[in-house]
Amino acid sequence: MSNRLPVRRIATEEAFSIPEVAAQLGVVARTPGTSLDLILVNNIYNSADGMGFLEPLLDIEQERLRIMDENGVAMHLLSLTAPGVQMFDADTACELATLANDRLAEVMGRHPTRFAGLASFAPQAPKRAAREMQRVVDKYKMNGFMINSHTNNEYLDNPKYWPILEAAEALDRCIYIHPRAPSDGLAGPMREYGMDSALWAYGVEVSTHAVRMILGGVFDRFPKLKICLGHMGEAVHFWLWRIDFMSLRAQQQGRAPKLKLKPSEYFKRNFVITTSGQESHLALDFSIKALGAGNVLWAIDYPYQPTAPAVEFMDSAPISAADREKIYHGNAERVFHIDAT
Ligand code: 1WB
Ligand code: MN
Repeated sequence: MSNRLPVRRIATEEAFSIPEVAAQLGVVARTPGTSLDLILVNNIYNSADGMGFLEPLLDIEQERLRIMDENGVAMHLLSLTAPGVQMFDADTACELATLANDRLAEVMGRHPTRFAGLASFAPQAPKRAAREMQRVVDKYKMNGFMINSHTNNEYLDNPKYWPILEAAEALDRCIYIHPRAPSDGLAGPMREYGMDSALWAYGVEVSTHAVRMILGGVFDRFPKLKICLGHMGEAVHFWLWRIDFMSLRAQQQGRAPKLKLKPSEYFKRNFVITTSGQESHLALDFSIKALGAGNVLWAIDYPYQPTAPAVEFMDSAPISAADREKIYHGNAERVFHIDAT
């Protein structure tokens, strides 16, 4: 342990919950519905042991801090765990997002060097969401925002969500798009073989979301908007050559709006990615080459992934010392407005 690299480790996709949100998710999961999220949400919030996740989600200042200390992790950038408030009715969602943000701010206030925060909002009510976004940056200096992909099967390219994108751009705060189970239209073939969540479906859901935003022209309208994708960019950058080629064809055929830039140029300008739950040196190497070390951030995905292997993965990555510093903390400090120490 003493021979660990002396580096500031900021983990950027670290989940928490509060009892009120956990209880409401339990209620939602008992209500009939079509969402593929109901399987996992039911397993976590309506089971005796919460799949082993519920306790560490609710515990922010005890065992979590001990695990951070034991592994040399300086800071968690906390976010309300998936699916956030996005399965609730609009009023409940607004109320619980505000409550979760207030609780998060209290924890950040008690441990300013250990916890930063991505605030929640209710996309079900875009104008109220924008007001909450303004409030938490003004009042709490929140470091950015978290959205758990689709809301009622709709994505952020839909103009109804523009107040949210406008607020994020004006506040200079990045929106992290975290997975939830796929929208109804994507969910069909994901129901067997354990594909419904992190194994496969989460990545398909979020990569689809990101590509919709790019091809829909979101970044021509909001050129300074920053989006963060976890799980090694949900593999979007692997596809960029083909997306560039085919999107020209789609634009020429009048099937997509004309874009000012190539899709790959938006991805490099408007997106950053994190390493959450994707501890492959090969994928890391590709990501640095494709996007630059300035666009890759380290994350653990606590408590869904164990901390020690995530640290070992990054400590032992065959990259330069300068790149390791960027990925462990420099990029997080820049993108999420975290004080450099
Ligand atoms: C899992 C991962 C489940 C995440 C989650 O439930 C979330 C999982 C909300 O590995 O089963 C996550 O945040 O990556
Ligand atoms: Mn996660």
